Amino acid sequence: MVRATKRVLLLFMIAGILIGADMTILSLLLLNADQLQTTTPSVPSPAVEIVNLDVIPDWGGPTYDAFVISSHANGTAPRLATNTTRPGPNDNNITVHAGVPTTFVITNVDTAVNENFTGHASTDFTIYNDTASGQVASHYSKGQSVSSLPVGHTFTIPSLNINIPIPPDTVVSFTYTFSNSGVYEYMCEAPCGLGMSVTGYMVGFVIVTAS
Ligand SMILES: [Cu+2]
Repeated sequence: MVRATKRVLLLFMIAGILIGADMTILSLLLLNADQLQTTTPSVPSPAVEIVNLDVIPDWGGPTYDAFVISSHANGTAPRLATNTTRPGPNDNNITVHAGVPTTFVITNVDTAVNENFTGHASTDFTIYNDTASGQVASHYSKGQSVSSLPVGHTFTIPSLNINIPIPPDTVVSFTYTFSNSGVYEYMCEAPCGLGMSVTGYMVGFVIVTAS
């Protein structure tokens, strides 16, 4: 009888220890949940918009080089271009927001040199070049002179005085904040073939919407 009472007491003690331990773990979990709730950062609105654009030679047939939105360069060839055809759904219009810094990353897979670019940097830009000794990044600051730089294409928005040289087989990056909403035509000014004057090839539009 005494033994049985002791056993019952022992069981109660063990149960009490286990319940106590459970409560401790539970309170720790709750505490952690509270901490998690208070320390989880709110998702900030994007500080920078990224535009990935490719320059693809002969995208629409011989000499119809094109600016192609990277997500459109999915192996689906556009129909062959002529001076009156457009690439259909594979347009190269770019939509960004006014007042938000927009970083353009232009990947030029064309190896052709079409002219030597001489002038002044219209805005800061960086040319990334893969060399035998590794990647070389050449940074140009706004106003810096550019002398006889061999290029295949340019990214030019005449109405905003943006004129970025694009050397062959490089990645060129620059950041620009569009102040006002509107539609801005962009184009290539290098003599790169029949595509340079065709919308959807070396001509497109930046559509800037209100933030
Ligand atoms: Cu071009």
